Amino acid sequence: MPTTDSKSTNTALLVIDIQNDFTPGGQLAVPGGDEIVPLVNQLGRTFRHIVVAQDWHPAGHASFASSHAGKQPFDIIQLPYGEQKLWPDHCVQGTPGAALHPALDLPHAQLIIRKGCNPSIDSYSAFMEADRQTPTGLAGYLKERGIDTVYMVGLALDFCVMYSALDARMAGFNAIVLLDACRGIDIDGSMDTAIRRMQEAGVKLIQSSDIAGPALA
Ligand code: VGL
Ligand code: ZN
Repeated sequence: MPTTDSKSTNTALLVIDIQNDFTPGGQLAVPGGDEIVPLVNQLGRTFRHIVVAQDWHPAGHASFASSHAGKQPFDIIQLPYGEQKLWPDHCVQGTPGAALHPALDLPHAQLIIRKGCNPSIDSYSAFMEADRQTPTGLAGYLKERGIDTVYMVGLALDFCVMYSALDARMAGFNAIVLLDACRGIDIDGSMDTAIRRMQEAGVKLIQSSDIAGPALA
């Protein structure tokens, strides 16, 4: 694996959904979700460009089981844009559960992009809502900043990280997921599927030590 200059100006770190609701004690806790925070902080120091993504739903969001009579979390329903897995209420705008994890320390991150704000459309991806029509604007931001390579870390590997990585490829970016700086939910084989889909799409799956330069030593 060639070493990468993560300080270079054409490279960004996208930190995905490291929020209280996705870490132990939260409404949709990803096992070990808090364990990645020290590594993400350390990685952050080696990147010039950092974007933070935040799941940010209005109360009563279409992805919440509680919004659909008789439905339970993890059921699947049909919405106008296709299948939607239902979740416990999580990351409701302005609530403590939606806040970034308190130990996340990325002082030079320049952009926080909030997604899933449309009451009737989910958005796992930081680039494109689940209707596959509505961009968040992140691709345009990165391109205007001259970035062509996006490293991704965060939660959950098999949902928001995967969809962000697939969409990064679709938008023409080199996409690299740092696996040891991610954790997954892993329901119904979702982890294996995510790994396969990312590989098929040309997403590079590596460990953070593969990009370790002096700054990480
Ligand atoms: C996520 C389920 C629902 C994620 C967000 O961040 O992976 N998963 N909303
Ligand atoms: Zn969500």
